[in-house]
This record gives sequence, C-alpha cells and structure tokens, in this order.
Amino acid sequence: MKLSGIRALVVGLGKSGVASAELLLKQGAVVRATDTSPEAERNVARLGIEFRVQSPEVFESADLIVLSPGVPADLPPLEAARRRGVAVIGEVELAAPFLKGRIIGVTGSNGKTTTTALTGHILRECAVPVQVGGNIGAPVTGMVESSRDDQWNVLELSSFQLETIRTFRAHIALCLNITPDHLDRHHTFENYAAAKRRLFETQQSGDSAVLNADDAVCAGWAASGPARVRWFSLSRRVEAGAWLEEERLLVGGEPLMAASEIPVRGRHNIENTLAAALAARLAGLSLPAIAAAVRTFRAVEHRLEYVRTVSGVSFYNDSKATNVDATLKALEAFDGGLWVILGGKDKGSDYRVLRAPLCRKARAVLLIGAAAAKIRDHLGNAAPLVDSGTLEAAVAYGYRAAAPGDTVLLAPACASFDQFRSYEHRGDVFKTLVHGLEEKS
Ligand code: UMA
Repeated sequence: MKLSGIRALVVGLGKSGVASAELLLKQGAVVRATDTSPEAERNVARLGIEFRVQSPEVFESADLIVLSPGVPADLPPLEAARRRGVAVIGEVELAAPFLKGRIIGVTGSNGKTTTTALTGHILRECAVPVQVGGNIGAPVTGMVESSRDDQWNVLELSSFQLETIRTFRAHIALCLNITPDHLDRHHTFENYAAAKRRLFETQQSGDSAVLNADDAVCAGWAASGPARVRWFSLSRRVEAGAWLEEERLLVGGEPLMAASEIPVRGRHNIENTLAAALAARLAGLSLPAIAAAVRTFRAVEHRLEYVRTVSGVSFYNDSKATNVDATLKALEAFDGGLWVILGGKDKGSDYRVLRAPLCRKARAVLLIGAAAAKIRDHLGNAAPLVDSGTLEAAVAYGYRAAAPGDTVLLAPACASFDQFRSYEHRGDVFKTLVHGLEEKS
C-alpha cells in the first residue's frame, strides 16, 4: 500500500487511532484525526496533526479513512465516503502490508484472550521469536515497528477489527466459538458471525484454519477459504486435529497431557488449550515442548482470576465476561455456593439462558449497573436477586452474606461502560474492594 502524500483521516483516538496516525505519518501520509470527544485531541497533540471533533464534514476531502475498532463501520458519513470511492479500512487492515513475520490470528466470542496469551506463551517458552497483540490490548499498527521476518505475530482479533479486513492474512487462523455478542453494534447475529468469518475468507492456500468441531457456526466455515482445516474438539476424535479423550488431550492422535495438568480453571480452558496447542504444533513445535510450556501458563488478568480468600469466602474476578456465554462458562467452572455479580451496560443480550445454571449454583445474584432491570426481568425467580446498584455494594453484600466455602464471582455478562472506563477498570476496582475486606470477627 502506497501511503506517501495521500490524505488520511483517522477516526477514533484511543490506542488504535494514535498508533494508526503514527504509522500513517511514518509512511508519508498527510494525516488528520477526529473523535466524538473533544478531549481526545490531547492524545495526538504530540504528533502535530490536525484534529477536529467528529461531524459529517470532517469525512470530506480524505482519500483514505482509517477506523478504530470501536467506531461503527456503517456510520452514514462513511457510507457516503465509500460511494465517493474513498477507501474505508480498519486499523488491522492498515497494518497488514507493513507487519513482518507470520501471523496466528485468534478469534471467537469467548476465550480469545486466554488462547492468544497461551499461544504466545507457548511460542515464547519454546524460544520462538513472537510478539502478542491485537484486541488483547496492543494495536496491530503499533506492532509494525518491532515486527521481524523470522517472527510470529499472535493476534487476538475481534469482530470490530475483522469486519473491515480485505488483504490482512493470517497464516494460521483460529476460531474458538461463535455465540451472540455485540448485537448493539452488528445489529444481527449473522452480521456478527460474518465479521469473524472474514478471518478465514482472506487466507491463502497453504494456510491453516483451526476450527472448533463442536461449534455449529465455526464448523460451517470449513469451506470459507482455501486454507486447510484442522479441527479441535472436547467431545470427539477429529481427523488431523486435537481432541480430548478420557480426560487426556491428544494432538494428531499423540498424547499431549492430562486435562488435570492445565493450570487454568474450567472446561472451556481445556478447549482453549487444545486450540492453542494445535496452533503451536502447526507453527512447528514438538508436543513435549508445548506441554511443558502449557504447564507454566498463568491465568490472564480479569479472566476467572482468583483474587483472594477471606474468612473462608473466595473471590474470583471474571470482569472480561462481558457477554452471556462467557458468564455461562464461568458458572460451569464452579460446583455451587456462588454469589454472582451481574450487570453493567446491556449489549442487546438475552439473559434467560443463565436461569438454569444460576438456579443450580447461585445462592443469590447481585445486580449492578444500567442493565439490572432487564436482567431482573429475564431471570425471574431463578435465584434470589439483590439490587446492589454498585460494585462496591455488591462486594460488601456478597461478603457479608456468604458462608465459609462460598465464592463471590464477578462475571457480569455485560459491558462495563455505564460505570467504568473498561472491563479492566471494573476488574481492578473489584480487586481493590476485595483486598480491602477485613476478616469477619
Ligand atoms: N470514537 C469515535 N467515534 C465513534 C466511536 C468511538 O470517535 O463513533 C472514539 C472514542 O471517543 C474514543 C476512541 O474512539 O476516544 C476509542 O477507540 P476504540 O473504542 O477503538 O478503543 P481503542 O483504545 O483503540 O481500543 C481498541 C479496542 N476497543 C474496542 O474494540 C472497543 C480494544 O479492545 C483493543 O484492546 C485495542 O483497540 C487494541 O487493539 C477492547 C474491547 O473492549 C478491550 N474489545 C471488544 C471486546 O473484547 O469485547 C471488542
């Protein structure tokens, strides 16, 4: 992609927008930036580029528009720009021609961050040059500078990032599962799934597609592109792939390790490990080396992260459970005795599927945030419901009411933006509150 002299507009000035502007400047583009928030100007002050608050006029007179992941790709001024022949791409697509090395792209509705971190950890432990980024927290444009030809880039990729890719190519593309999420942005489940499927449509022959044989939507993507499909499954033997048999993980029919040796909690983490091990195997690593690396992996922050036990009450932070399916997986990881904190900003979700597991495992549900009334309505009498309002009140109530052996679990099934800056901020606040609890006298 030749960028020298072209008039580029960067939309959204969070991490991705700033890194995109830097890459564009480096490539010689004439860069302008816009954001709905006037305060975002300070994010690019040091770059010396023109900033204007987002309005329809800002989108005129650009040859290229680069969207941050959080910016909906169907805004009317973007549609108008496309009709004028202006290229509208996302941050990941902008990075694609400049990122050196090979790519493992990880997508799915849940488990992406853990699988990305685990895959990166395996490669690193095996002394393979690797850098890890994408939706996990580091914009791909910001990884260009440090990329090398002999390196693997392990990238977590969200539907927001994949929706706009055209030439971005993952040598190994991996999808864990597809369940409803981000319906407020994509409008329909079909649009959401189609955005994720782009990862497989832009692959080339000789590439590998790693798909979950147990997930009907992913499994249907086997013919999406020219890549060779490798399957993983928790429930059955799959051809040329990885699966679980009698609580042992097998890759290509060879034993990898016992499920009990995986250091992160929950059945879904067995699935994540099968997928990561398969990707690492495709990257050329041996099974004993992969197994040794898995054994030293530690849970990623905010994903079913154990915080502390105080007066016999355990606290787990799964702030990254920002949708219903992630919350279901968190509930599956415990036998019972749960005080579950639910709520936040609703994303058009159906919370009724939480009824059955909550009925079996929850002593009570502590409701917080803007979605509380909707969740109350959807859960009915599945479990006692407590209107806590804030995370602080929920933690205090859960701790007071819980008996030794019980667990207070933050797995909110919602986005955080009604009360917090991000899911990380929400998880950090939860951990601070938990660390501030004193032993019950
Ligand atoms: N903005 C506009 N116009 C709009 C919408 C937003 O100007 O129409 C502005 C906001 O005012 C803000 C900026 O855009 O200033 C934020 O951009 P962004 O939301 O794309 O945030 P970044 O800081 O660039 O972070 C993004 C990802 N955020 C989202 O997808 C919402 C981060 O994923 C990711 O880690 C980062 O790029 C690096 O790749 C976060 C996330 O919540 C963790 N992801 C979703 C998820 O995991 O469920 C997909």
